[in-house]
Amino acid sequence: MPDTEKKDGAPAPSALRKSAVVAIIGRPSAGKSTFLNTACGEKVSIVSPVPQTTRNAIRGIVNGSRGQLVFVDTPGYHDSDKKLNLRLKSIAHDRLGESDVILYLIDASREAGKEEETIASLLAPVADRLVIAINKIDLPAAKPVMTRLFLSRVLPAVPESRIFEISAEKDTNIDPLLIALFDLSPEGECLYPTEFYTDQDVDFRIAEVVREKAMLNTREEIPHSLYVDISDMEMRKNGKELWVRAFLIVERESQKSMVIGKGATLIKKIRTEALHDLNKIFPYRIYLDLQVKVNKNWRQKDPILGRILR
Ligand SMILES: Nc1nc2c(ncn2[C@@H]2O[C@H](COP(=O)(O)OP(=O)(O)OP(=O)(O)O)[C@@H](O)[C@H]2O)c(=O)[nH]1
Ligand SMILES: [Mg+2]
Repeated sequence: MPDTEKKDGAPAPSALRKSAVVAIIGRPSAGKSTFLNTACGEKVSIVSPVPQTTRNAIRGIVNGSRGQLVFVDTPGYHDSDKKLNLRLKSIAHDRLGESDVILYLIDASREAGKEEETIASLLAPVADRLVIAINKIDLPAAKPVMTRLFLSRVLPAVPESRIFEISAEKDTNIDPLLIALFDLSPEGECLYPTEFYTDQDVDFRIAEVVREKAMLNTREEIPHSLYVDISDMEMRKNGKELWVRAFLIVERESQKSMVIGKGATLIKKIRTEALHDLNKIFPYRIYLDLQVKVNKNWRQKDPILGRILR
């Protein structure tokens, strides 16, 4: 969507335009995807209260008078040796090396434990290109002073001027943070045309929105046991409607009935909620044929993980 004057305040007179790839790093549920959506002003990456919602390096683009920031949302960094987790961790890790600037998001409403220490130590060597956002300051449980103390101990090389207290959800203090990111960015040409706010394929975005609605409507282990496969897409009605067949895939037969619900009420709800968002995202109507299928223990299967974790 075109947007030339978003979020980064007034243009710096006669300054050269900046361009950077910015990796967003943080623990699961720190609010990385929420930040990305607020910064871009569009729903680019899916959000849920369930840790490890994001499974891919998702790009969201902020165009402004200062230049262009290409944010790369990453899976939450979680210390676990499970196959899926190891893959997610390496996606986040690889993005560090490929970025010009790094945005470290830390949740002020949670105590910084061992996992946060691990992330901070991973980021210490790149402190010169690091900006930190202390997120969720809108919550009564937020303790930004404690977070600052933690940061001064684990990342002493990052100056106060590069630490911001924000609410990604309420859009608080996002502009000064973006300006700090532009300050650290190299001068250069835009990496994407300025009317772009993401580079995701249509099928991937549809799969992600369906997965978000399924995650929000299920509990316990089910949100983590889901993936979505788009098996067919066809433009119909002279380009006015995109017909999509999607499979919501679970790990076990017993989970299938739980996702479908009594009288198929749950799957219908997931479909309706997904269509509500999709019809706002795309300029054509979406018709969604949504079915549930089992792929036994898919989280243990390398070919599946290789296909869905990009
Ligand atoms: N109150 C409050 N909630 C927030 C804020 N930012 C994110 N959240 C909530 O925190 C939860 C996790 O947000 P996400 O954006 O999915 O977090 P994430 O870091 O992308 O999580 P993963 O993809 O699992 O790594 C969601 O329920 C969000 O609504 C904030 O600034 N304030
Ligand atoms: Mg996320």
